[in-house]
Amino acid sequence: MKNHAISIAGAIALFFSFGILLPSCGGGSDTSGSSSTEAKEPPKSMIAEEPEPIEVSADGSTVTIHLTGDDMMKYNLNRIEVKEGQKIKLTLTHVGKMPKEAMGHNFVLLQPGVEPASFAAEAARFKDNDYIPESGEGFIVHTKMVGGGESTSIEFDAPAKGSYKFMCSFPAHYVNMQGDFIVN
Ligand SMILES: [Cu+2]
Repeated sequence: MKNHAISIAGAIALFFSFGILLPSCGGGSDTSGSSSTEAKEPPKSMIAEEPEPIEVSADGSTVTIHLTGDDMMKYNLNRIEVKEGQKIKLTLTHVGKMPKEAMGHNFVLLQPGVEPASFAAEAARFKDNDYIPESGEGFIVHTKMVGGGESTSIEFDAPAKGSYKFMCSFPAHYVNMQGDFIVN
């Protein structure tokens, strides 16, 4: 794994030196502008060994979000930005090993103005409903609760422009597992 990372770094370093050196050997100052943008873009995709956590479709209509939760009670994202009108495909993957009963994770998108702490207090009463209030109040969408190794997906339309909170509603998880969901 480390060797692999080092060789990628080496490849990127090589790419950079060629990308920057070659045009400067052959050309005048005119080419420097275009070559520097070319040199910056490819390494980004070379570094990424996993899919980007947030991917936007080519036409901008769909955003695919790869959210993970682990045994350390952490999401991989604490900020998600989308645009009004976009379709959101969100997959939550529990990358840990612990069972749902001990370390369950979900994704709950709260209505504007609803605080994670107060929602968590309400949600804690609904263990039999995977910690989702049966009233249906306080949130816009939510995923199923998953345990280690499990994955779940939802699709929804980005809500109106604004700033929202997302969180895990498993008891006490909101302390670490929450973030901002921004609709531009
Ligand atoms: Cu959780």
